[in-house]
Amino acid sequence: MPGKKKIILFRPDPGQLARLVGARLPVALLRVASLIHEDFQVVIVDQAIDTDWEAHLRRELASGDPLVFGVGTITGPQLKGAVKATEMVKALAPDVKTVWGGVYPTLCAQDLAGDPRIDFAIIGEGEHVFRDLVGAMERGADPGAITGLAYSSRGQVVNTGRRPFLDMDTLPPLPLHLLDVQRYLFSDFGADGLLEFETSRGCPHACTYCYNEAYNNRRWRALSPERVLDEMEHLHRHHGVRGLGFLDDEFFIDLKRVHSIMEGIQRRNIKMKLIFQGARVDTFARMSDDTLNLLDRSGTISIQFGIESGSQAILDSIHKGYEVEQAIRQNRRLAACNSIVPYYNFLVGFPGETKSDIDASVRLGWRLLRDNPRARLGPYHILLPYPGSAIFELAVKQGFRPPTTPEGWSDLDFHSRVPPWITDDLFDHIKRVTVASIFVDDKIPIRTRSRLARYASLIYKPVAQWRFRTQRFGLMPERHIFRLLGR
Ligand code: B12
Ligand code: SF4
Repeated sequence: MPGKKKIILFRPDPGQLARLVGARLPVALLRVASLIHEDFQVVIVDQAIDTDWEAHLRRELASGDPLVFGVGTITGPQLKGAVKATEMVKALAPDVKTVWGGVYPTLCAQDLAGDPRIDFAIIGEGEHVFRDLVGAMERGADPGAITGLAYSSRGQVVNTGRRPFLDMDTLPPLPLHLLDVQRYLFSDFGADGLLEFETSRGCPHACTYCYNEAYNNRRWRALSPERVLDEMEHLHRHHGVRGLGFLDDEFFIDLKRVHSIMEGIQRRNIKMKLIFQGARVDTFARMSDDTLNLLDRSGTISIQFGIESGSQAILDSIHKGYEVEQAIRQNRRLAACNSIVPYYNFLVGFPGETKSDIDASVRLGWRLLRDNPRARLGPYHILLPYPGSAIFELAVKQGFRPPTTPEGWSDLDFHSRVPPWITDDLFDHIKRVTVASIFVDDKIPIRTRSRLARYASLIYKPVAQWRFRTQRFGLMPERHIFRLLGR
């Protein structure tokens, strides 16, 4: 593309989990590209799928007229790749400006603004800010007038504040021609040809462990039903996509909208499988039988619920805003559907949580599995206080010294023991429960590359189920065996 400056967008490898579940469409990069790809030559380098990404990045830096290197990253192991690629760019092409966007740069902008490897951090939604920034870079204009940035200038950290949230319906369609869509199709819940799909942003709730309040200011924004349906049809007809993984934090906030989308799917005769990753049991408690029925008939094969705890005291303390009983009732209601698989997620290690609270979570998980033969129970994860959440502030007050660099954050994930309120004794119990939880649901395939670990897990499942049924996590020799097998 002679004459056009080049913008290189980079998605760092999200790590082991992503390798096992398959690479997902880099929606954030495509959204950001959607407003600039006509004026710039935009290329995407995706470390999640590109085994030769270093050579690819080198080639892109050495050809054309590269202006900006943009990285999108969340807080966690993904930062390893983000750092490595950014350092490469700084070493090979020091004139190219490096820009980081995403959850991590938004919530930890202060860490990046003094980092010589990163020229700009984008705060919040990136579409408009990035368009304005690359425009300013091209013209050699001062970025100080652009709202939504953090950067260093003459030894001072400049933060230009945040923009109001944008109206999603004004966004152009994703420029899918910038990548090979077929490489991002994934399989799950017995369906294949699935593609990641975004229809809304944010969430009005304020769970104390979630990034949402700080990141989205509790504002939920969404594409209109007609726009959602048009995009679904387009993906189906033009890209051979057979199903969608809705990545929305909370797809079901507006039940009228849910109803309209499902009615539209029926009216337009769209035949796609649907998987939703964000749902709350109290929203389902408000959902009419009519809407649930439509959801069931419109291709829904799975919905992930954040249950988090089986202890009402813990649910109340984290402002989850629903009753344990609601989870039990909605699970039974979902059991009466034809095809919907509810997938339940739990967290352990909340402030004030005791062994008996954790036992309540074990009991609830087991009950959900028993009451609904289709239900699936995900592995229980240890709470990690992420920046931006109220629990993070509490952890800091109680002695947690958060990392102040991307490298520091890249070493922490949901196996880490971070919350200062977790005692040695409780941590030992948590480890036992989390190990057993990986094996308790025999409908969930064990994601490991080790064949030995797969066979061992088959033999182990009945033991894990006995532990969940009886809440006995005493002597547990299997922990050591699985450690040796490399789980
Ligand atoms: C897809 C996804 C994944 C994928 C891949 C992630 C990836 N980055 O490639 C997989 C399944 C691997 C994954 C894994 C995990 N994830 Co995840 N994931 C998501 C999910 C569902 C969608 C992300 C997305 O595409 N959003 C849509 C885009 C458009 O929004 P956006 O990312 O905010 O992007 C906007 C701005 O941030 C900015 N921007 C973003 N990138 C860039 C780049 C540039 C250059 C610019 C200028 C701007 C910019 O502009 C964008 C458009 O406005 C989100 C939830 C959500 N709904 O966002 C969780 C989420 C990001 N994940 C989260 C978590 C906790 C995890 C895990 C730790 C979960 C776990 N227990 O294992 C792991 C860790 C992965 C790792 N190793 O680091 C949290 C992050 C919390 C945090 N504080 O960082 C989220 C927010 C979920 C949640 N509600 O808690 N995840
Ligand atoms: S955990 Fe879910 S329901 Fe709670 S604030 Fe976050 S996105 Fe909303």
